[in-house]
Amino acid sequence: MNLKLYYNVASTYSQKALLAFFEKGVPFTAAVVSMQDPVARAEYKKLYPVGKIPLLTGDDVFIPESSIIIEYLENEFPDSGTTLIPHDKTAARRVRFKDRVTDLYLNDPVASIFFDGLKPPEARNAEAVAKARETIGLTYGYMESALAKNPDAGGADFNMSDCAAFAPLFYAQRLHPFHDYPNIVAYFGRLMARPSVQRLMPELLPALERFNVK
Ligand SMILES: N[C@@H](CCC(=O)N[C@@H](CS)C(=O)NCC(=O)O)C(=O)O
Repeated sequence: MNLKLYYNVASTYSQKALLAFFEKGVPFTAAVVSMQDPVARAEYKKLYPVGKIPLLTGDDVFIPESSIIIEYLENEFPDSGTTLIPHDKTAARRVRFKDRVTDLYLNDPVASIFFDGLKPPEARNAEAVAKARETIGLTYGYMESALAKNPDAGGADFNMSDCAAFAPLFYAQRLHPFHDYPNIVAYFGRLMARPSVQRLMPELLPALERFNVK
């Protein structure tokens, strides 16, 4: 199979894929892409013109998109490690829905705030940040009530949507805190306790030093 994962640990979608690999216990070769380096970025775009990470390659596969990578892992290694997408179709649909909500309405707006904060003050877009904060607020409201119905989320019921949720919540601790949402606080605590997340930390924390986001 020769699975090779192109990623950067500071990237939220890369963290999502990494957590999935760790949860499944599937080995891979790491190919770290420095997206801030124009030369490395241009080189990577020769491989994948859309230029987004993560990307999984192998003998007979070329798979961009974190959720599709996880679909592949679950299909190829159904009996290995954590079941990230349930085999029951209705349960699988619910996980995919949470995964979409998390990517589109939590991860993406958190990333907007993050990248806006890296810009010089005159280049910042207050309107876009306000919109992102509004979206995150709506998502927190949804998550808070959804989590009330599933206290096992991120723990015994760990799945793809939890791989998706860790990174944006980790960054959101500083960028858009969720301390007024007790179910999200408890959920994030369960995520932090996952061995997969603990395995990620030694690579993640040094990478974040230069962004001052811890
Ligand atoms: N929908 C994609 C999103 C991937 C994505 O946005 N990755 C970011 C890093 S977190 C990226 O590659 N950004 C580089 C760029 O946009 O130039 C996925 O789930 O993999």
